[in-house]
Amino acid sequence: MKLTGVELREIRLPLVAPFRTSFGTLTERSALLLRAVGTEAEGWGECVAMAGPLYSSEYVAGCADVLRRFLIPALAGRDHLDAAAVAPALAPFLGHRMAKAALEMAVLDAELRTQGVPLAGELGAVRDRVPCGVSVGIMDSVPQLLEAVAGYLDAGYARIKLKIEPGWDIEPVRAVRERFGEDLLLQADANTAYTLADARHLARLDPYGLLLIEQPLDEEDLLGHAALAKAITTPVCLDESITSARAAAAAITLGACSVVNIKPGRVGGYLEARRIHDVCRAHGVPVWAGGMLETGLGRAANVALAALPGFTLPGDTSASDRYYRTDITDPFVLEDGHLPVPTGPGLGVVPVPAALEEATVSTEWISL
Ligand code: OSB
Ligand code: MG
Repeated sequence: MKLTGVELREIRLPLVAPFRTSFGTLTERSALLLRAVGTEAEGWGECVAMAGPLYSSEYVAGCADVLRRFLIPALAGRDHLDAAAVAPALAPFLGHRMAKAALEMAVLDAELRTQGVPLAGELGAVRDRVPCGVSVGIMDSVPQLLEAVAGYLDAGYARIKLKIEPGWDIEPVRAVRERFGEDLLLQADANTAYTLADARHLARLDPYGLLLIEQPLDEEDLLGHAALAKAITTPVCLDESITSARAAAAAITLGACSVVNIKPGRVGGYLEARRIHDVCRAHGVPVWAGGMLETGLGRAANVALAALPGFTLPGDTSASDRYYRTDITDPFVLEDGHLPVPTGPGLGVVPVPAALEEATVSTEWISL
């Protein structure tokens, strides 16, 4: 395939409810979408960076800048571009994994649509539906949290993840465990809100039988996570720290984690995400699909990835209505706690034109 250009589109979608984490409160999702136009087909990419550099150093406007200035032009002048060639072509530019992932995703979608191959099949999926968890934000009170969790369980979610931070950790976990019982699959995500000095405090979560605690310490603190993992019985899972397959191998070897959250955007794309899956599987480390409040485009791809054999825990691949009243694609609807893996070529979904227009803030065409 030859690429003729890429459209960058900034969108904004209101969230159905504010989503509070240890790094801030979100009331809408700003995101960057890419449409890669090739000679045979076009493909969609979704950049998972958020409006501000709070979860990671990348942010929407910064991604748009590096894409237009460096990454998209680096794909010019190739008569035969395939998705596997994208990461090597972008490798001279350091960092910016979320921007790179979005560009690779768009090229991969275009390529697979040309070939008539679904992304799930290309990645090596072994399931046609995936069990889904839900990430529950920090709330103003425990009763409010219990009501929210009850609603998600009624909807059929197979696993609950509680966002935690200092001052909102032991109490909410204890309350949810006591109210919903020991069979509930329950985990917590700190988004780096603690330090190793909090080890004894975090050990107070041990009695509640959590599946895992996600990213308690700083992104760069692998040794701290290894020390923490020895001080608590709750399994340590890494999110922010896992930026590549190499980082995953190092974290596992150091004993910094025994579970891995895989987010393709954070690691530079779906192809690197599959390599992380492979590394973890070879080490017997379970993985699950993280989420970044994606639209239906990113959700379609995440669900495809979550259908690989090493994804043995439910992911943050929630239904569209957990996030948005109107998604830009046909909504993903929970069925018996699962989402169906798309079966059409590429992502298997496309934006609904009117919904896409409604969400669009700006567009820009970059010709190659
Ligand atoms: O840490 O997993 C995270 C959302 C935005 C940024 C980071 C995270 C999250 C979530 C929600 O926990 C995941 C989702 O439902 O998409
Ligand atoms: Mg996380």
